[in-house]
Formats: sequence, C-alpha cells, structure tokens
Amino acid sequence: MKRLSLSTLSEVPHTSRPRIDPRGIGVGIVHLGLGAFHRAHQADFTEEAMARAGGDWGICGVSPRSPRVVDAVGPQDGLYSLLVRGPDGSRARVLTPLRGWLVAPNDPDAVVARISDPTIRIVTLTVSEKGYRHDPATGRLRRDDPEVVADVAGRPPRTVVGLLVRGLQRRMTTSGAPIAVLCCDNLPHNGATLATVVDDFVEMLPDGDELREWMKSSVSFPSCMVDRIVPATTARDRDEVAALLGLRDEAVVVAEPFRQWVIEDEFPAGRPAWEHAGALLVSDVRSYELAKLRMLNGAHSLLGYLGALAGIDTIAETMSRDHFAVAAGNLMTQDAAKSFEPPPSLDLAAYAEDLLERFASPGLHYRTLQVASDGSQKLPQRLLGTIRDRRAAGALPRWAVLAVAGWMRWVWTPVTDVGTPRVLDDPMASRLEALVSAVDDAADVVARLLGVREIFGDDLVGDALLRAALRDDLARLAADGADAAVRAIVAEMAR
Ligand code: CS2
Repeated sequence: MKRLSLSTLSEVPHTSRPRIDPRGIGVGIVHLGLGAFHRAHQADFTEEAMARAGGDWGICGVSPRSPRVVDAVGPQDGLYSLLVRGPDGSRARVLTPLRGWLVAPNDPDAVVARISDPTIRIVTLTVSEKGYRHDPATGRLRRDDPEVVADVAGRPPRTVVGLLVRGLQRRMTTSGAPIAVLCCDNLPHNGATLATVVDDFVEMLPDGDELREWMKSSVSFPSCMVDRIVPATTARDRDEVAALLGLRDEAVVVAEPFRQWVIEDEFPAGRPAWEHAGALLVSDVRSYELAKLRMLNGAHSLLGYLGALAGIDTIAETMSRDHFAVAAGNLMTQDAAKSFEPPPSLDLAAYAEDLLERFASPGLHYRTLQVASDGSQKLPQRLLGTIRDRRAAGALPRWAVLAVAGWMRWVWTPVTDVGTPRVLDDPMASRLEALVSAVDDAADVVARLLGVREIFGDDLVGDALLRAALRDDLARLAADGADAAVRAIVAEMAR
C-alpha cells in the first residue's frame, strides 16, 4: 500500500481530505513536544483557524528527545491523520499544519535559530509535566538538576527550558521581535508557571539581566486550558486509518470528538484566529483551568490508579464497573467542585456528567497506566489543591483522599491486585520506591510519602485527620484490593 504524502494526497477520499492545501503555508509557530496530544489538539485548532481566517500559522514541530514522530511524519511531508472515535463510529481526516520538524538532540542550534527567527510569532509547548524540570509543589525550577546546570553553563541546550531560553536570547540580540510563549501542559497557571521556570533559568545565567529586561517588554506567557482525550496510538488504529484512506499512515493520532481550548489573549505578535475554530479567548483562564485540572484530571487519576491496581487495562473498562464510576463522579461533585469558584456560566454538575460520559466512551482505549504515570508531577494540581482548599474549609474530601491513597498503594505495592508486576513510571520512582518498599505498615507509608516535600509541600504531613483518612483507605486497598475496597466504600457512603 502507498504511503500518505503530498504526492499521494489527491488519492485520499474526499471525506478525509485536509481543510486546507498545505503547499505554500508559511510557518509562524514553533512547537516544542511533538507528541500525539499536540497533533490532535492545538494543530487541529490551528488548521481550522487558517482554513477559516487565513494566516501563515504553519507549525514547526520539535521533538525534544526521541526522533520517533519526526521519523514518521518526515517521509509524509508532515501530513498525518486524526482518527476521531465517537459514539457513532470513527472518522479520519488528514491534517496539514505541520510544515517543519526538528529533533532537538540532533541539532539543538537549529531549534534555537528557529525560535529566534522573527517570522515565528508564537512558541507553544506540550512537554508533559516533568518536561519543565520544576519542583511540582513550588513551581520553581530545580536549579540543582544536572541537566539544567549543564545547560546554564553553556553547552548546546538539551532541556526544554534551555532550548527556549537560548532561542529567546538569540532573538533579543538579532531582531528583538516580540513573541508569545504558550504552555499547553496540564500545570496550574501554566503560563505563569512556565514564566517562573524561565525566569529562574535566566537568573542563573551570568549575563541574564539584559534578557530579563527584554522579556518583560517583549515576551508574553499567556496561560491556557487544553482539553481533549488522546489515547496513545496503536497498530490497530493505524490499520483502521489505512482501510479508511487506502494509504499507509505511520503518524496517526487518535482522539475523542470533544475538544476545548481556553486561552488568555496575550499575543504581542499576533495569533491564529483560533476563536473561529471554537477556542475561547479570555482575559483570565484560572477558573477554567481549576475546573479542568481538579475535575477531569483529578477523576482521571482516581480511575487510573484504582483501575490499574485492579488490573484493568483502560479507563472506559474501569468506568464500566459502577462503583468506580460513582467514586469518580463523587470526587468531581462532592470534593473538586466545592473547592473553587466556577467559570461564569459553567454548570459544574452538568460538566461532571459530561466528563463521566467521555471517560466511559467505549471506543477510546485510554490506558489506566498512561494516566497512572508521573504521579509525583500530577498529584499537586489534580488532587492536592482540592484537598488543601477543602481542609481549609473544615471538610475532609473523602474521594480525593481515596484517589491519593490509590496513588500511595500504587507506589507501595510491587504487584497489582491480579498479581501482575506494577510499573512505577515516574521521574521520582527510585526515590519513592526506596522510601516505602521495606515498610509493612500503612500508617508508616502514609507518613513517609506525605513527607516528600516536592509533592506534598510542608503542610499536609502535619494534618492528623488527613493522615488517618489516608491510612484507613490505604490499609483497605492493601487488604481487600481496589475493586472490593472501592465497592465497599461507595456502598458505605451511600447509606
Ligand atoms: C490524562 C490527561 O494522561 C493523563 O494523565 O489525565 O492526559 C487527559 O487525558 C487530558 O488532560 C484530557 O484533556
């Protein structure tokens, strides 16, 4: 079978054709982190914005580490299909906005040069929580991280923040043209968090003062809330696209139909007309972000850990057992929704209902292990903010506690409840494992893990009521397994 590329594009069936002709689109965006999420989310919005309102907003995608995606899209002239799996079946469409690609470790200077090029007006990022090398509890750059230290010392940059700062530095000394840097990761106040991490890096540079001054006037860091469930692509997805297109596509991405993007409108050098693609441009994204991180991602993490412990492969299968779905719904409505002021006109009960429906969608094979990865980087914004705010209001957020206990059990146990090895995929894995592997008492595990300041800060370990609640849940998860424990907890709480 022939492969998707510019030369075979005319063979793509009409219903799967791109919205725009990729030939002749100029590049206006550098994107750091060319994973599936970016290609299914910001790239989709950007293509639609260009189709409706024009503009040279092609994307130069940068892989910060692995050449895998570039190896797949390069031979396809940047084209790839988005396979949307909804309740009424699947639909594939070829997307075109990717007009350049780089693998950072192969040529860091090319990335720096691209960021400094004045035709680039926006840098976007999806490098996952851990990609910022920050301390999740404080949001500050880990200044003692050896990779950060080496980048600051002046080698060709290898960290994401290093690439970005060196690109901005060169931009300042060449054109000095203003630019927006848009973080699209699930971090709290993601724009402000990235600005802080960048500032911390610049402060470490011996000659950073001028750059800091220039950044104040010429670089914006808007925050945004991104949402689309994008499971990792499988061989089955690629086969399905081949059947729909009549062409092989090695760079397929899969997503649910739903997509949402709420963006703070601070783009000193212009931006695509994303509003024409349904994005919401606002002056302050904070309440949207809290709703999304604490409700969607918080409940996702609850399902990820408890489902993975129970030996369940996907979020949708976990949702098919009622007690897990009830626990996820309760986390959203009884804990998270009470912990923040909702965005104007967002009905949080309806939002929670919609989220449960999206999680349960049987076509989406979102693996529990994918959500259960990198807990040390995800817990603070997904669950600990809810816990802090509810504790400050004198309440004990029962379901957020259960979710954190689920994470603790995942860290503690060497095997799942069905006897398979549990995989701790986390940048802090060895430290966390060393803390609890030889411990056999739940209270001790809770105390040790709550004492990890980078995740839990300094305050939570001293909360006796919280500790007791975590200990009870952790002991139950250990004794009965996640499935029976959650079933019993849901039944008790319904009484
Ligand atoms: C998920 C998110 O993998 C995870 O941790 O919770 O990637 C989630 O699917 C997205 O944030 C949805 O927008």
